[in-house]
Amino acid sequence: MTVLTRRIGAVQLDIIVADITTLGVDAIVNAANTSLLGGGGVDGAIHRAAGPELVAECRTLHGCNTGDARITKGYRLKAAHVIHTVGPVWTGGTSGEDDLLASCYRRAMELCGKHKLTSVAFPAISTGIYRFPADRAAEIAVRAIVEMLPGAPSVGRVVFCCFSEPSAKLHAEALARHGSPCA
Ligand code: AR6
Repeated sequence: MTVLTRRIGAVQLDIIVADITTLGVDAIVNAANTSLLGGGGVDGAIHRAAGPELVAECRTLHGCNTGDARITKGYRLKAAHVIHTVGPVWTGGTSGEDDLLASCYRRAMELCGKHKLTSVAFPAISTGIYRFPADRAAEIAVRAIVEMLPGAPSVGRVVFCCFSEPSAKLHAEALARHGSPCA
């Protein structure tokens, strides 16, 4: 279900409510942990849908730091690639959580640019098991993506794939502060 679409320059930004594993985009982003070897939440769903080849490729990456990102193939997913990023665990906001969360979105967009990807879908990184406040995370996510668009010129579509309507509403409110309505 599409909640809001906005255009910024040549780029379409969509807020949707969906299961990210079903999306046919160039890359879906995974809210992983530093091991990159799977877990619960969206990470578990992505690994289940992609099949065991995904964790096999992830093993070759030897982990990922918080705020950083790695790219793999998508295997049995419709998406050609998975970009694995590690969001911060929320511990009250005074341990650099905001910057680390913004870094996840920036590093994922850098990989999109480097690999000439045209479409990418993000879950609401850190807002589940890692307990980052959803409103604060939505504002950081939208701002980081908007700021990164010039740095990833291959990207023509960015999807904020929310898992609930309240999450989509928060992203829509943040995105409404940027860009212009799509025709
Ligand atoms: N599609 C889209 N969004 C989803 C899906 C889905 N299929 N499933 C959950 N979400 P979380 P985190 C939403 O907990 O907070 C794992 O164990 C969910 O509602 O998946 O970054 C990792 O291995 C929430 O809004 O990720 C790490 O250890 C958002 O995705 C840890 O959890 C993120 O929730 C990462 O925690």
